[in-house]
Amino acid sequence: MEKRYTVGKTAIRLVKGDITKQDTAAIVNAANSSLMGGGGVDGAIHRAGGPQILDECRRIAASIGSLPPGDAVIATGGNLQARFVIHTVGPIWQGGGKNEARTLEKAYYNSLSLALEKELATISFPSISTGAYRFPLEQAAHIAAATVVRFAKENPLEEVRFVLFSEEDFAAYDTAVASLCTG
Ligand code: AR6
Repeated sequence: MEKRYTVGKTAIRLVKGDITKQDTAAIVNAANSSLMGGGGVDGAIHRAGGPQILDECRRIAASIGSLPPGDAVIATGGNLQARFVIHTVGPIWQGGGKNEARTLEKAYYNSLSLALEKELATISFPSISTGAYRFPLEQAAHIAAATVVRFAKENPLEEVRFVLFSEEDFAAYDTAVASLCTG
């Protein structure tokens, strides 16, 4: 299952699959503020990438304390094909009145900015916050798509890939991206 859209010089690709298997220069982790690992995407990335990832996260946590929701840091990809893992923290859904939408937008935007700063041309995102953090899928997909499209219009990334775990997630992101750009 795969779809491809274009915005400016950037390809936006949607794939159904496992983010740990992606060959982009960076993959994004839907982490928590402790940076000490967890379930979902976070657990899968630590398992597949090996102990180097946690070692580096420990060093980062020792220097910054915790990573606030919406912020992002870049670190090693360990044994993954991706050279870097960008750890970001999405908002925990609390009904929508706690700036969750803005925080989710920041998580995407700050992750994209780190990739650009490091001169990485390709990056993969999971569906941040829609698992354990319970952000409503359609709204999250729209925020993710709008933030990526806005960034792609202004910056020269080659490819932004959304890696979706289920068909339902794939369909929601496809609808959101399709509403914002041409195929
Ligand atoms: N590849 C791609 N997507 C995946 C994978 C995978 N290998 N595994 C799960 N998903 P979640 P969150 C999907 O819970 O909501 C962790 O414990 C999953 O089906 O990973 O931001 C952290 O440590 C869902 O659609 O992230 C935090 O404590 C999406 O990825 C907390 O969960 C996100 O689900 C973060 O929660």
